Amino acid sequence: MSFTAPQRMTPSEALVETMAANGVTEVFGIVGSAYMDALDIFPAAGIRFIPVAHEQGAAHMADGYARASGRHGVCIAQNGPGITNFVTAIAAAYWAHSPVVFITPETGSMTMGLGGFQETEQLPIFSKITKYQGHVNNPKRMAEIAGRCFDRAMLGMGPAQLNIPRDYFYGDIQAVIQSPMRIGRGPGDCAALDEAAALLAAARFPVILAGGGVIMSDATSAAVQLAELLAAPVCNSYLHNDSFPASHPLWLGPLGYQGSKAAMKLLAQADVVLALGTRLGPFGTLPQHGLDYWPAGAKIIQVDADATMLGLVKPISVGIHGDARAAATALTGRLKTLMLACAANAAERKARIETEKKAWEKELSEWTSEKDPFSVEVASNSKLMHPRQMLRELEKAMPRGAMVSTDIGNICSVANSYLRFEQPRSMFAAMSFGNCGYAFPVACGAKVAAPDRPAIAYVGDGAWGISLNELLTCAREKIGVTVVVFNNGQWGAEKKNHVDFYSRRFQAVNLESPSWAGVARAFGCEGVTVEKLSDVGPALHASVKAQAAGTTTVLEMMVTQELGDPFRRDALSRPVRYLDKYKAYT
Ligand SMILES: Cc1ncc(C[n+]2csc(CCOP(=O)(O)OP(=O)(O)O)c2C)c(N)n1
Ligand SMILES: [Mg+2]
Repeated sequence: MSFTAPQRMTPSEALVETMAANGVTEVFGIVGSAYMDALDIFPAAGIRFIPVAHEQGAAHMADGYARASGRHGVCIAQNGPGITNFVTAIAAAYWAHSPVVFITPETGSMTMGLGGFQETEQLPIFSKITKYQGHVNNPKRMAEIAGRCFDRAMLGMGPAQLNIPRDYFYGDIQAVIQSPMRIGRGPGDCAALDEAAALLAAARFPVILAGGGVIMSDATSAAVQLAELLAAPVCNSYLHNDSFPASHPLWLGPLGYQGSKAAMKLLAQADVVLALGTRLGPFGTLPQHGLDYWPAGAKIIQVDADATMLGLVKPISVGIHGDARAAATALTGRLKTLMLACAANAAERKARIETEKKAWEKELSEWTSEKDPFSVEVASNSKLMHPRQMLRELEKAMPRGAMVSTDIGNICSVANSYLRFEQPRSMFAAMSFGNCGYAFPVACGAKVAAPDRPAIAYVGDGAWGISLNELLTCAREKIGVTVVVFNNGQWGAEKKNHVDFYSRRFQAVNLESPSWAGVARAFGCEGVTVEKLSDVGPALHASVKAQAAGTTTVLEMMVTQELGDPFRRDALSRPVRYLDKYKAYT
């Protein structure tokens, strides 16, 4: 770590210099008097301020930026309402392990507590959704505390808040600008690695579960080497379809909701599971397709950069607190010196992998529409596209190097089976926070971070209503992304619960919407209504081409109302009513 010599500057200058020292080149937000003194000098520091339509969009963009680049995503807003507008997006970034630094100017220190304008206590609001909260309690500490926020966001792999009473941007201080402190995590405890290697060496059917930690630590090639050495099949953890290259023969696809049956069936066979860089979140291993696939009798080795995640959700045999890449490399090194029991049946395992993958592909190809009575009914006389067929067309047309963000909804979830990637930092799903309205602004942020890669957001028509205001940002700032809006005229994922549990008493789930393609054009973007399967691929290609010119296109997919399996079968039950007036509602 190095420091500059103390220099005379203002706190605004200390903040902006600290941002520059951390490599910040873009900041998302909405202009506000609270931080105007710092904003004024952003251009001179080489920082582009990207004005958005809603502060939630700014924080989601910072999240997308961080997830695509592996660097900080930064956002800032006006004290009070601008900051409270961040909340949902910061919670989402927290569960996406995204190093977002969100700067929260606060009401002035001399009026705090008096109930003045735009006053609220800004630290408690975020206390459970941040890895670190820095409060500038004296303007002389601006550089120190700002620097710590940037360091802690990386160290904790999550959002850090920098809270600044608005009068503390001004003053005459001596400041030292620290260079960033990045702490390597290393492979973990030697004894635990020895134990893990011994378990893997003795395994008859080892399976690797590659999680978000593989992506964040850039461990893809280390994971490939380890998998090849063991001839172990590899599952992606839920919503991390980019944690292992889909073209690799050992790849099985994702576990979890709408995941790959091949992955589930082979995991069920495992006697040892290496959970590499995954917290084994509770939703990620829920039974699916009627398969309760978690191998209850298997020995589980879990590697996670956050020690508190080890053994939290699933019982484990060995916990390794370390970096996924370093741990995978260390395990490979150890295994090369050991006799591997799984070498004896490697050929058999490979054949099994091939057979199950082929079977799943065939099933997916033949699964052109949903077969439950409701879906059959609504789709029977419809000329609209079946969602699964439309998703398959998108998959076939997906450009090389694409980044795809996905929202929360029935079709976005079904898409999980059709999203395959070759490189990490390609899939940005709404993760465990599960907020509708995530995907579009996240794709915008990812595009700003990686302008040469195609950025595509999958969004349901309901969730689109929450997030479409950022079309303004795309048009104004020339951010070119593709938004695929699945127009099924319903809040489908919730409607599915009405179908399955509430005897089709539909309430507040049917949507009447304007032409979303027309709305996009009114915003100054492109809009295309897609009604035929044969138009899906060409429309996607044209929209990706338009991204190079900074043009955002909304592809409005006209699809039937059929609905795939529900997400929360585990969390709902048939209604029970005791009062006479509600007796009919069962
Ligand atoms: C911010 C937020 N509000 C409400 C929900 C509850 N919710 C989950 S899925 C869903 C329906 C999504 O509908 P749509 O975006 O049209 O996608 P579809 O299910 O029709 O494919 C809703 C309302 C949520 N997850 N997030
Ligand atoms: Mg919908």
